[in-house]
Amino acid sequence: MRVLVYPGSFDPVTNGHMDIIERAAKICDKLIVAVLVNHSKAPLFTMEERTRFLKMAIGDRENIEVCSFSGLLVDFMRSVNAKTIIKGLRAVSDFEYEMQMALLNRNMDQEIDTLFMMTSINNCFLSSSVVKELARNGARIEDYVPHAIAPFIYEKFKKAGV
Ligand code: COD
Repeated sequence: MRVLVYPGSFDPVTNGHMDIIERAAKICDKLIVAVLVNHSKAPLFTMEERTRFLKMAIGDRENIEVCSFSGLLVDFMRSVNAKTIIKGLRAVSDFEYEMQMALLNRNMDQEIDTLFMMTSINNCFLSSSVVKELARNGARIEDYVPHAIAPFIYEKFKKAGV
């Protein structure tokens, strides 16, 4: 069985992530979307919220599973017996970080490889940070995130009072 793991912060999930999820699910038997910690970013949403938003956006899909994990990606890969990571690439700016991660993960476990899927043209400017910046300033985000989760993002900023 071909299992792909799509890891990320998903803080929050955007249409760019969803596009990678939809396309990756077509080229494997099972896609595991893994919410992990990126220690270089301070998340706005809790792990539980990020996981819940992904589940809401994906719905009931036979070959897609959403999980969360707080350790290293290679340890998560071993725990689900998966060998292939899938990542999205938007621009050259993503490349340096993603190359470092791919080489590091492979160095830690020779059996683990990373595949890259190019963003769709409509999503090449889209990131979780952009969405948060728009919502923080009261701008429309409905075109950039799954519809069901947009109200939760506005709500978070309202509660935080920022
Ligand atoms: N179009 C296409 N792809 C996109 C788009 C878009 N618009 N937006 C994001 N993506 C891709 C990103 O390039 C990335 O591949 C993925 O979607 C997730 O993006 P983010 O921003 O949600 O997540 P990141 O980059 O913060 O995730 C980093 C990880 C959490 C995967 C990483 O930090 C990690 O593996 N953490 C676990 C600890 C570990 O093992 N660290 C490495 C060794 S030190």
